[in-house]
Amino acid sequence: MSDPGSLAGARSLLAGPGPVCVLTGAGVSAESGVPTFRGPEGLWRSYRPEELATPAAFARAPELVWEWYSWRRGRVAACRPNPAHEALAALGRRRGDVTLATQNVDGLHALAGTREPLELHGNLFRVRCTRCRFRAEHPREALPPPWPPRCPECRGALRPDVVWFGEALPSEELSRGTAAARACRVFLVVGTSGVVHPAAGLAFEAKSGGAAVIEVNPEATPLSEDADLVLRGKAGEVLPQVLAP
Ligand code: BJW
Ligand code: ZN
Repeated sequence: MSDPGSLAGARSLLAGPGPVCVLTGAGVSAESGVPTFRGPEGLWRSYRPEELATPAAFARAPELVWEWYSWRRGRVAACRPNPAHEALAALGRRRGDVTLATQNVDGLHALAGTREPLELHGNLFRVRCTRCRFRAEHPREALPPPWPPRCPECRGALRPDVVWFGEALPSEELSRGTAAARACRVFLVVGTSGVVHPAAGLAFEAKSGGAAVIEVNPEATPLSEDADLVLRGKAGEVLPQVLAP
């Protein structure tokens, strides 16, 4: 657990005036039961990312990729927000100057009550057509095979509306996230390995804009060195303490 000095420092930074920007990754949902990507328990222990999370993988093996997402949707649909999501939602309700950007596709920030989280890597519970502009919600329950399902407008293959390696992030979300990172006074980065760009780069944007960077993560990451305060612990335990009113 973090030392009391860092905890008190983070508390006072986050209670002070001036915009706050938050970036979250898979670690914030770990205590909800959503598997992270990297690490000993990670989703990618058995599959390499480029085997499943790329447009080339979907073109080569659409059924396998759809099946993997269908399995993940089922797992996530059974998960509830944890005290970390809730503490962040409460922070957003308490002060009007919080922007939350997430790399997560699980929708748990919105479920906890965060208004308009910037979903940088899309959402598991949306689908889009690989051929036309069709987009739709995916029901909470699994769609039956054959997989992938077909677009109702053009019969093209439907894919999860998530961002795969080599694909551009949604431009509106990325530009709002970048602007918020540049303008904030405190940048809180929670539960991300900090290796996937451009999302991880938001921490550096914030730092070079003069923000204090606070990291919450049980492990060291490439972002730790540049952080002003590091809170080593689980998000669901650390955030309720740091963000308590
Ligand atoms: C806890 C915890 C607890 C555990 N509490 N913490 C610059 C340099 C090098 C490469 C690049 C670069 N810029 C771009 C690239 C290429 C590439 C990239 O970043 N590659 C690197 C990996 C080498 N980036 C891209 O391709 C991006 N696109 C792009 O750049 O496009 C350019 C372009 C522009 C214009 C036109 C066309 C193209 C896209 C990246 C998309 C990433 N997608 C994925 C999959 C999403 C869909 C899905 O879910 O399947 O997003 S990859 C995967 O990684 C997922 C995650 O959002 C993302 C980040 O992972 P995250 O959240 O950090 O999770 P983990 O598992 O890595 O870490 C968990 C952390 O939690 C750990 O640190 C634990 O310690 C911690 N933890 N328990 C708190 N209880
Ligand atoms: Zn279509």
